[in-house]
Amino acid sequence: MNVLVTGGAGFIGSHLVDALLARGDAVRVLDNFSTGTRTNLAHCAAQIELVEGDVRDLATVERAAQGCHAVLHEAAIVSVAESFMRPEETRDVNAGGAANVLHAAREAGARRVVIASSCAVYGDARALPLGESAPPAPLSPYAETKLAAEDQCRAACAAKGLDTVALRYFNVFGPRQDPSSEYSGVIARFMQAAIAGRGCTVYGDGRQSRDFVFVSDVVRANLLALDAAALGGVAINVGTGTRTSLLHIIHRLGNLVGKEIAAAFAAARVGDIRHSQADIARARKLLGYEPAVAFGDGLAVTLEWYRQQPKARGRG
Ligand code: UD2
Repeated sequence: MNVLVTGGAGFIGSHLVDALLARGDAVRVLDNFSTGTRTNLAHCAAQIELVEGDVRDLATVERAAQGCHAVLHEAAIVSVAESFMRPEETRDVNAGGAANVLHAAREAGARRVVIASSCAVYGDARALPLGESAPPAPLSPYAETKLAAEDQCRAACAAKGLDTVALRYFNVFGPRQDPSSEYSGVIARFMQAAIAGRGCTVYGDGRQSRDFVFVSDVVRANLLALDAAALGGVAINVGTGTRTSLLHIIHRLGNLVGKEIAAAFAAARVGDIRHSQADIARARKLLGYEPAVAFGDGLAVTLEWYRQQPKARGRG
């Protein structure tokens, strides 16, 4: 099958590219390298077709979608903090980009579009685990634009032959996650600190928890979504159904590096949610998805990857 991966040079996108190539699909990547990197695709550059461009440009997206049977749409502004600083651009890229991708996929006669959504659409929900029927309550421009993309996704199913699905990722971690920003994922930040022999900065008391899902499980959910029978624009949680606290991560990381890691406590971040945990019943039912990587195993693989990176990645 010919598959277009938008944002294919990014953290999750590049893992999707690897998995598609491994199963024999022909892969085209659309990326503007704003946050994705050529390094993420260096090992497979000869096996893919690369369209360098922006999802905001319809003509570029149409060119990229030509001849594709399916699209995995990962390209987005993924930082909640950045979305507050640049709300219009976030809307253009995340909601406008999704509209372009859906339009281009339909024009190209694609059969399935899988878009990356986020647990951010739930806001600070009280009842856990979070099922998809919980009312959306976006608290950031990022979450609003992901919800808008989900709506478009549902609407696009009315188009003849095109079926869509939105995967609501929980806290994804793994190799290639960029640790360099203050707002990078907490596991990437903690790994970078542990490798540099520094303590971890913990915002709040460290007892807050998240549903941390290893990137290969997210990849598998995407492949299952590509191959599933008609999904009708539904939203599906992708997590593990469990949650882990920050203090537990620091403890596990200390065991992996063989020495206790110091935690420096700082004020909790404004707008931080306390706990998050996915209900994955729908993913099990509609996709046959089951998380396969135990948290500790994912942590060990990720730590090994950060250790192998050149020094520049280990600083920050
Ligand atoms: C995640 C997503 C975000 C959005 C949101 C929805 C990531 C990277 N971000 O944000 O895109 O979908 O969920 O709820 O997956 N923390 C520290 N020290 C650090 C960094 C973070 O204590 O150096 C804390 C942070 O304050 C928070 C927790 O760790 O309590 C997780 O932070 P995060 O940025 O990894 O992810 P989150 O859940 O805020």
